[in-house]
Amino acid sequence: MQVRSIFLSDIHLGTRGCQADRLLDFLRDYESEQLYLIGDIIDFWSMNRGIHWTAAQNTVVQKILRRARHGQKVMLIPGNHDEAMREYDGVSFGDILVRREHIHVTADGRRFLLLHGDEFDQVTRYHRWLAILGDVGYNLLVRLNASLSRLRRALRRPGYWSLAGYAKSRVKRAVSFIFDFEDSVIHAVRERGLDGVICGHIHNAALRQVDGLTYINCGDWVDSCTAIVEHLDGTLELIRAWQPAIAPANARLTEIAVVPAPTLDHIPELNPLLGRQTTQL
Ligand SMILES: [Mn+2]
Repeated sequence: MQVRSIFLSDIHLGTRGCQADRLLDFLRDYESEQLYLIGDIIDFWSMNRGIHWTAAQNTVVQKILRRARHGQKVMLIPGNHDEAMREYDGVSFGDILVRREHIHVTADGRRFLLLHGDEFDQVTRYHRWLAILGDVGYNLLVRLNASLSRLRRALRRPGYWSLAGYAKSRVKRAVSFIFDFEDSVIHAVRERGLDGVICGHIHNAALRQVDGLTYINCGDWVDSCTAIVEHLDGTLELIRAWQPAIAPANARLTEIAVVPAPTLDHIPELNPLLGRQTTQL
């Protein structure tokens, strides 16, 4: 299908979780005039701990470079996992332009702020070590869950201890984290007089109206496999390239991905610190 623009974020190339095959399927199905990569495309944080680079991930990079070479406008807006690229604001690498943020005008004239969004996540902004900790924990949990599922299948029973059950207790906090994030992004968009935002970062795809503005999140290619496309007439659509077969457990894990630091509020010294940072929104 020919579309005007494709928006992708949080591909996390270089990690075990990256679903490069699904992304290749998606890229085969959608041709566009412009391609926006909105952060966390290559996961340098994870790669510090060990690189997981597959042939499919290689092909993703090749396909993107090829699109740029063939005249498609490709822009990279770095995220926190590829933040080293932020130093190159305005620099073109071959045919790919790097920008910290960008204003995209749709075919029907609406103005959208494009940015990764970690600027609005109080945890990654002020507590980098804490975010990395959460990141390690999440990767561990994803791997643990896979082994656990295999084990359960082998035993032909659901098992005594459920990771999903454990996750459930954390979901409430995750949900409020998502709302805080969306609120602050929308607030910034309103102050700048724009019509909406297209961001990523929290691995939670969305396309909805919030108080007259359009909040769009590209989701990710680790868990949900989602993308945003702009059709030729300017209509924006959220594409779900893949629905997980075992939805409940996976859905919980998606939400865990955004829990900043599940246990740190039990550390009394951190409470005033975390509280003060949140009021800076
Ligand atoms: Mn991010």
